[in-house]
Amino acid sequence: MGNSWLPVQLTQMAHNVDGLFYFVLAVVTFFFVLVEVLLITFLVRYRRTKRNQVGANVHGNNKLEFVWTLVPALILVIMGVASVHDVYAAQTQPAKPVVIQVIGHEWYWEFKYPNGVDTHNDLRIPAGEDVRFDITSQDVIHGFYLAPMRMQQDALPGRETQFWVDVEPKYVGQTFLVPCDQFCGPGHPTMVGHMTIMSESDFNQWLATEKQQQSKSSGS
Ligand SMILES: [Cu+2]
Repeated sequence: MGNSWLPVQLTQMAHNVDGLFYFVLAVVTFFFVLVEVLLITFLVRYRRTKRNQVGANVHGNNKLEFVWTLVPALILVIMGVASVHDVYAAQTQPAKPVVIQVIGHEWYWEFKYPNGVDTHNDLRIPAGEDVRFDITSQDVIHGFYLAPMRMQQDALPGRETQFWVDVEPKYVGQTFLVPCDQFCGPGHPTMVGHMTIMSESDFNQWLATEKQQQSKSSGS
């Protein structure tokens, strides 16, 4: 669930990313506390107590050095493998995704749906389905940022980037913000879209209605 600490988790990927975050946070917190406690303990315990005191002449300790090299190396490998696993999962194509084109403009988001419907700053996502975003930009670099999915991808002119999401159906009816997170000019702060999670049938109905209206207004 969302709280003041982290946003709501709309997808399984969001849970995975948060799991990774908490794992890294736990590891660094443990070692931070360990090192600080040892530092303060040693400062107090081995402080100079006599005048002109000379410390022991230590040249090294192979066993200790081996351990403090191997343990951090192993932890880094574990973090690396877990991260790479999630990165690949986010970019591996699902079988039959609903493809939504995302185009960054100065200063709004354009979304193009499979049946040709075109909206500005109005992103609709069917829950329970694999939705792929094909992301690009019409002018400068923008950043397509879906915090509740824990996904971010730059929108680059002349290049297409992708990721996909599968939103859990219990979030149908909820609305979230779709900000641009790359500073893209004076209108950057106003570049915020809205994303609405819909049921599959509502999504298809909305697409059909929108299609009719858009073809009427374009006079074709
Ligand atoms: Cu932007």
